[in-house]
Amino acid sequence: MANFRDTILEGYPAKVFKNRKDHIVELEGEDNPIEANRRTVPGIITSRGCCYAGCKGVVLGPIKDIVLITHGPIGCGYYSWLTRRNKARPGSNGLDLIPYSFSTDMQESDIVFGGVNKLAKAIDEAVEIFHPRAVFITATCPVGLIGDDINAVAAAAQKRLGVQCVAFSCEGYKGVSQSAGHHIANNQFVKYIVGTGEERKMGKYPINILGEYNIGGDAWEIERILNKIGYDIVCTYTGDASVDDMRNANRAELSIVQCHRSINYIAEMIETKYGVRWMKINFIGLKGTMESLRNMAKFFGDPELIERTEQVIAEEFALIEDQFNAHKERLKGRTAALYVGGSRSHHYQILLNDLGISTILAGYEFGHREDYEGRKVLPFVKEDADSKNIESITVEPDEKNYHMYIPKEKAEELSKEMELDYYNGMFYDMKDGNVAIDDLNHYETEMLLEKLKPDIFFSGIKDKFVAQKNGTLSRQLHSYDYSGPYAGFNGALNFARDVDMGVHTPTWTLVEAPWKKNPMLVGEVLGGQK
Ligand code: CFM
Ligand code: HCA
Repeated sequence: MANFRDTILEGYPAKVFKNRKDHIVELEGEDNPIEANRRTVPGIITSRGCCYAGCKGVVLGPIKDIVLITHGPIGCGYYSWLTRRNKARPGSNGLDLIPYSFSTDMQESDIVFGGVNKLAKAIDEAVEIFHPRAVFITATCPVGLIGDDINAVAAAAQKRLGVQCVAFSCEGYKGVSQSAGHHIANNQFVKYIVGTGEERKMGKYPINILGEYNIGGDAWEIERILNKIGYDIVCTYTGDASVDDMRNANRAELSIVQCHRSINYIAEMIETKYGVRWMKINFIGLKGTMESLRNMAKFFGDPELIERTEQVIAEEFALIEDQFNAHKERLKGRTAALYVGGSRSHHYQILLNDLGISTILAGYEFGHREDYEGRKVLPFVKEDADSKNIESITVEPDEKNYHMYIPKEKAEELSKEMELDYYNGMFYDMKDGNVAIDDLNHYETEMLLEKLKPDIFFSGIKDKFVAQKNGTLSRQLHSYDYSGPYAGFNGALNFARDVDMGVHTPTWTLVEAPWKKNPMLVGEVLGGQK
């Protein structure tokens, strides 16, 4: 393993070598700087998506009572239509518009003459038919290129129709990945959504769940446990979410953060503006779930809550323990490589560890340095032209609505034992000798399968079949291969069952990579070498 990084890099021409060398790290000791959130080398087969995908598909997609219009050619709306498996069911206002894909379906004539009139008409039509609680408009690449002013269209529509209309300038080409889109969505939330809710009766321990998108029903499992303990869930950003609940995020006493990458901006802004502290938690894995629940109870500090938490942990664990351990017996000792967006490569190491599976390589598609190395590196992260392109907004305390649940001294004390207003990053849970790769490409994927031979490669749809045709089990950590939930106690058991089935299917004895038998391409390279 010691030479794995060199082996990959050796295959590159000088320019690519120079670019990729700092994105691949073999962990050793405390400090392991990694290059991240930078442009992908043109022409390389990356798994990354675009800014529109991060804004429209990821952060806004799961809000169920809005009309979410894609202003652009139909392909963008179509590709982001239900593929992410963010589940929803109608809430108290009866609305669930998730099954619909709203798009202006721009044609060539709209590109030439402008598409704003078509967009205005689309908003009118959608509001008349669906009576949404708000209309969100997202931009695709051509909208930015031709200069359609979606903000002006939104403002006029809001005046005309009396329904809140918010525009998101998340043209696909902005930034270097989905990550830019997360940031743009977060900015609009703080400007137009948080703090605009109607008075609501507050229960005990009111919390926001941030960065949880209900993929495969994860948020439902987390909410089930938290409700059982007695938390009042004000809102979830944005799994199975209602925009009216999201408006009240300022009224909670604590925000818990599952996916740091996609939501850290709003977590911080809500804290600065309203005093609501945020805590990094992780409901993936038994250890992660138990630790998160205990930290939350400690934050509120009520002995009754602490006792109830222990009771629920004991009850839930007892229900799955035997089955979970049976799967563990069949899985322990195996190795895994993980490559997902910007947080799951970390979270799933905790669950794999519960099952006795060790991680040998992990990477993010679009994580930033702090997602790898922890927020301690934030002061040293260098901005480049691409990151400066994304607006970074600052907020001031809202004198009228500012409230802090625990005093500063108490928060400082708690931060010594938990990630309060802080994230340790993925490397914190990895070992010396492990490999980390940022923005892994398909050549590097093939190399890691061949050289490191993990038993399981956890990733997404774009590389799953490369791995499987090579004889290595690949499970999708984005869509959960149509299974789930994987969060919390029941989720951990579902995951153990799925991985156990995958590992033990007899198929693997029948698969041999085609390139192991015959070369796939025959040709001559310059210099006459065959
Ligand atoms: Fe956060 Fe996500 Fe992820 Fe993400 Fe994503 Fe996703 Fe992901 Mo796919 S918000 S960073 S942009 S946890 S869609 S639910 S699975 S890449 S690791
Ligand atoms: C996205 C969405 C995605 C893609 C999944 C995959 C998801 O990035 O736009 O590549 O398998 O989770 O659906 O991350």
